Parts: sequence; structure tokens; C-alpha cells
Amino acid sequence: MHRARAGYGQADIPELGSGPGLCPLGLICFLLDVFVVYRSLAFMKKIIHIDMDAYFAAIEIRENPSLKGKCVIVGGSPHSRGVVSTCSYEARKYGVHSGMSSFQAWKLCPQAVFVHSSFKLYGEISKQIREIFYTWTDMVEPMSLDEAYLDVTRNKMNEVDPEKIARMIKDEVMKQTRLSCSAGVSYNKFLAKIGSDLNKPDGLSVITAENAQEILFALPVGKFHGIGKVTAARMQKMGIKTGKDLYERSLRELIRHFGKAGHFYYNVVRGVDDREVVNYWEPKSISCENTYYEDIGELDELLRRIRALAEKLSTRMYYKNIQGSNLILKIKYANFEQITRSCSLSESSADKEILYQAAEQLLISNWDPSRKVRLLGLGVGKLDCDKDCDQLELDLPDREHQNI
Ligand code: TTP
Ligand code: MG
Ligand code: MG
Repeated sequence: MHRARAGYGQADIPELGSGPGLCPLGLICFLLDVFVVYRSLAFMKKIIHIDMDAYFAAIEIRENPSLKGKCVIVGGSPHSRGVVSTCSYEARKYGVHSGMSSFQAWKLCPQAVFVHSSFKLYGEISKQIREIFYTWTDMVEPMSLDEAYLDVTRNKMNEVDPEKIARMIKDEVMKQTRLSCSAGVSYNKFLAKIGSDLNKPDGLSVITAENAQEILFALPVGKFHGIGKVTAARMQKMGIKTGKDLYERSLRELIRHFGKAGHFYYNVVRGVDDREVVNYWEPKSISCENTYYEDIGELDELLRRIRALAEKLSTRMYYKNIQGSNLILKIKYANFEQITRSCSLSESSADKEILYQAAEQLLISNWDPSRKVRLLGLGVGKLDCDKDCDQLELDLPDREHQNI
């Protein structure tokens, strides 16, 4: 575990007295340094990032203790075209991971037990965990069912030590849910997120101004939150393998290769991230759409595609703990002409069958059979949304473009 040090600071805070000796100019430099350090300390935030360990799998094991110690894979069946949602740490030793096809997972780990997802339960436990966070602060930003940022700079218990808070939250989560989580504690969101991933499972890492650089320098760029697989591969090609390699590249070069994101990479590898914890975020609608390789003219085929979209949308809504009462269908024809139609659902829902039935009706009554379709989109509006709405960025493993 990375130990906390007294006081937090920005990684780039200059050392006191690093200027010339104490001649008049030196004195001015010294006072300037003091001012910079003082300012940094005065605005220092205390951020905790919590992420549950092997969330879906851990819940399934809790519900069925005979699975304890086994390779458990949550997701589709290996004999269908299912994918792995997550797996127990035992299964990870065999190379199984989220997003992989269940068939491939089964080949790597034939002894694994495959379990289907129980989203309703995952959502309920997620709410329970958030209630624990809210006992400390209302500045909670959920990022998915199993993770959230907390700004505990000022908190309801007036506790000054964020490491202590993280430890108490971990204990309380374990006590109430019998599930473990990992926590990262730092002075910004980026470092807190890195921290929660450092010692999984059941980890607690504190990243301070003193140890930030050492940790970031040793980290492979693929582990940087915000650097996806494609970017990490591009960086590898450029010889940027670790945080240290990234640190050595100029802002100009990073922007040239990665555009605006280059600026973000340049900052975070220096421990600089000014993003606030946002405690309330309300999406107006949630949708997914698919552009097809070949234009579709058959009703049966269109309905099959609509079913796939409804399933995808429903899964995504369960992840985010939201329901909605207005269904929206988008049809783009081969000539790029587009129509959007909507209808009310009988009740607010995220159920794939209810979404599908409504979408089917909309398609049948609005589709022009003389024209081929290049894109279908399905969305849900009028969302029931309180502070349980999540801002989830999951890479669902297919080519479908999803947006919120
Ligand atoms: P993660 O927090 O990414 O993973 P995890 O909790 O299973 O494991 P870790 O200990 O490494 O944090 O995701 C949370 C849940 O979201 C996960 O249990 C299942 C689901 N999920 C998917 O369904 N598909 C995915 O591709 C990912 C990444 C997660
Ligand atoms: Mg997790
Ligand atoms: Mg997570």
C-alpha cells in the first residue's frame, strides 16, 4: 500500500528555496516560491475514487457461495455469441477479461463456471454503496454501477485525513454488502482513479505530490485513464511505453499527434487535472444506433436489427440505473434521408421486451417498404433520473456507435 504523507501538493510544485542564494533577487524568488506552494496547498482537493472489485462476479459469488474460489465468468454463454462482462480474479489468471468473447474465455479456462448477469441486483447494490458515500459527502460523481469519485475536501464528519475516510468507506461497504472495493486517494480525479487501480483487489493507495511522479513514471501508458487501446498502441509505436516516456515528449509533439487529447496527456503525466467532481448529472436521453454494412430492405431483417438495438439499449440503461417513458426510433434511408418518430411507453421502463415491442410498432407504421435502410437508431427519453444516474463510459465490444 502506498502510504499517505502529511499534506498534499501538485506534482509540479517547485521545491522551496530552489532559486538562487538569498541576494535580493534570491529573496524575491524564494518569496514567489512560498506564494506558489501556499496557493497550491490552499486549493488542494481531497478526492477519493472507489471501484468495486470484480463487481458482477463478486455479487454472483456472494449470492452463491459454492462459487467461492472458482473461476467465475459473468456474461453470455460460450456456445452463443456472448461476451464476458467480467470474471473473478481466479479466472483472470488464465487471461480472461471483460469484453472478450465467451467462447475464447472458455477455451482459455474450460473449468470456468459461466453465470448470466442479474442487472437488477447489481443496480440495487450500487444504490446501497452510494448511500454509504453520501454519509460522507454529497459531492459524489458516480461513473458506473461500481465506481464513483468523492470530493471529501469538506465532508459531513469534518474528518481531515482522506486516507482514514477511504478506509472507513471500505470497511462499511464490506460490512453492509460483504463485497470488497479498492480506493484511490489523491488531490485530483486522475490520480485518485490511478490509485484505486494500483493494488486491486481490496487495495488502498494514496498518491501525494511526493510519490505521484514515481508512480506515474513506472506506469505503462495503457494504464493511464483516458488513454484507450488504440491510442496506447499508437504511443507504443512512437516509443512511448511508460509515463516517463510520455513525460519526456513536448506539448507541441503530443498535440501534433493526438490533437486536443495531447494537452490532457501532457498535463496528467505531470499530475495536473483540474476537473471537478460533479455531483449531479442528468442525461436527457440515451440512445444507440447502427449503420449497416449493406442497406436493408427486408422487414424481418429490420426487426432483427431492432431487437439487437433494444437489447443493447436495455443493457446500457440497466448499467446506468435509469428508465424512461418515451421511445424514439430513427431511420436513415440509403439516400441519407432521415426520419425520427417517437411514442410513449405504457410505463417507465428499461426492459428490452417493452422497448422492442414499442420499436416494432413504430417501425412497422413508419417505414417506407420501397426504400432500403442504411441506419437504425433507438433511444429512450423522458428519463426517470435522480442522482443515481451514472455517467458510464463502457467500451461495449462491438462496432455499434453509442451516444448519450
Ligand atoms: P470494472 O470496474 O471495469 O471491472 P470489475 O469491477 O469487474 O473488476 P475490477 O476489480 O478490475 O474493477 O467494471 C464494473 C462492472 O461493469 C463489471 O463487473 C462488469 C461490467 N462491465 C461490463 O459488463 N463490460 C465491460 O466491458 C466492462 C469493462 C465492465
Ligand atoms: Mg470494478
Ligand atoms: Mg469500474
